[in-house]
Amino acid sequence: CVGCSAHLNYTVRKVWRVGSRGSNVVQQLLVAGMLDVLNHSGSSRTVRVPPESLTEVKDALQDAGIPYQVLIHDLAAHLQAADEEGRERRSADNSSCTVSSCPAPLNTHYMTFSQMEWYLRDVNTSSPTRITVSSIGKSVEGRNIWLAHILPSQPSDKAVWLEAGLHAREWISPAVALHLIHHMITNTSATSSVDVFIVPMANPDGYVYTWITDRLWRKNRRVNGGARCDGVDLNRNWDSHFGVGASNNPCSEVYQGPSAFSEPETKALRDAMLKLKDNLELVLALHSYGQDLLYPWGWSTGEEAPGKHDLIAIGQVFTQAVKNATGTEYAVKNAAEGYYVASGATDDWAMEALHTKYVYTLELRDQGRQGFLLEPANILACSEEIWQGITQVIKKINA
Ligand code: 0X9
Ligand code: ZN
Repeated sequence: CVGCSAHLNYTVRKVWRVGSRGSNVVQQLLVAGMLDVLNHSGSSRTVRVPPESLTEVKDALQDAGIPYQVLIHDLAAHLQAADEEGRERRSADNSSCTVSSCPAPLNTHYMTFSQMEWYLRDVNTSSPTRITVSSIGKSVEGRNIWLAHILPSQPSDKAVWLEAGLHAREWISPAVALHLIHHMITNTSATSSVDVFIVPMANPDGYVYTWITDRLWRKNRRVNGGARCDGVDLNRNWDSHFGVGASNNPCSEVYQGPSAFSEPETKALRDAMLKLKDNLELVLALHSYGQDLLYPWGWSTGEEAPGKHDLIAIGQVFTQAVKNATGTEYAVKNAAEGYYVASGATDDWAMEALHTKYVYTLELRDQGRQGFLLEPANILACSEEIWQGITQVIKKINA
C-alpha cells in the first residue's frame, strides 16, 4: 500500500479552512512553523495543523477574529481512504517498469524513485544518440540527482533547462518531466534545434519520504542540527534575496536553511546551470498545484522583472497552446503578486544570476480539488498539454 505508514503520521492532524481575511496571520504561522499551507490561490487558505500547535493556532485565529472551518478531522483516515481507492488501479500497470526493464514512463501510476532511475538507465542505453543521462551530484542522503540532456540534431548554442521534483509532495511534476523526456526522444523534430536539459527529480530524499512516511512532505531530508524538525525548503535556499518571505525556523515548511546553497541539492542544480549560463534561453521549474505560469520576481512586489512584457507575451503563447491541447486553463501571473512574496527560489536566482531571459515557475494541475493528491489519471493529459506548451514556446522564442 502506497504510503500506508505515511498515514499513521497524520493521526489527529487537522485540515482547516481559514477565512479570507486570515492570510496574513496564516503567513505568520507558516513562518513560525505552526502549520502547513496547502493552497495559495483563491481567497481562503487551507491549512494542515499538527497536534502540537493546535492550541496556539486556534488562539491566534481567535485573537485576530478570523473564522475557520474544519474540513478534515483526521487526516490519517482521510489519506487512508483515498489510498484504498487508488490501490487497484495503481498495481495494474506497475509490471511494465521493473528493475530488469523500464522502456517508458508509467501512465496510470506515479513512479517510485527507483522506477525513475530504471527508466533513465534504459533510455540512456537504448537511445544514445538522443539522450545522455548523468549525475550532477548527490542528495543529503546520498541519492543521485540525475540530469537528462536531450541532444539536438545539429550542434546548437541554445539551451533550455527544466527542473522538476524540488518539492517532494508535488508528484505530478516529476511525472510530467519524465513524459517530456520521452516525448523528446521519440519525437525528434520538435526540439531538434536546442539542447534540452531536464532534472526530473531534484529532491529524491524528500520524494522517497513521501512514499514511505509522509505523503505531504515538502522539504528535503536534512537533519537540522540541534533542532527538533528536519528539512530545508529547497525553493527558499537559492542565493537570491535569501531570507525574504521565508523562515529561519527549521520547523517551518518554508525553512530557508542556515545559509544560501547550504543544501547539496541546490548546489548541484546551481553548478550545472552555471555551466550553461551563456546558452540558457528558458528556465522552467515544474511545481504543483494551481495551473499558473509564474514569472519573476517572487521576492518583491515592488520591482519589475527585466523583460516583463516579453515574459507575459511568451507566457500567453504557453497557456494558449495548453488550452488548444486539452482545454485546460492556465493563467500567467507574477509570482509575488499572484501568490506571495518568497525569495530564494530557482526562478529569481536564474533571472538574477544567470540573466536568463525567459524564467518561470509552472504550477501544474489541478486548481485544488485534489491538490497534491492529484489522481494519476491526470499524468498523460497533463504531460501532453505541457509538451504542447513547451514546444510552442521554444518555437516562438527561436523564430
Ligand atoms: O512557494 C513556492 O516555492 C512555489 N509554490 S509551491 O506551491 N509549488 O511551493 C512558488 C514559487 C514562485 N516563485 C517565487 N516566489 N520566487
Ligand atoms: Zn512547489
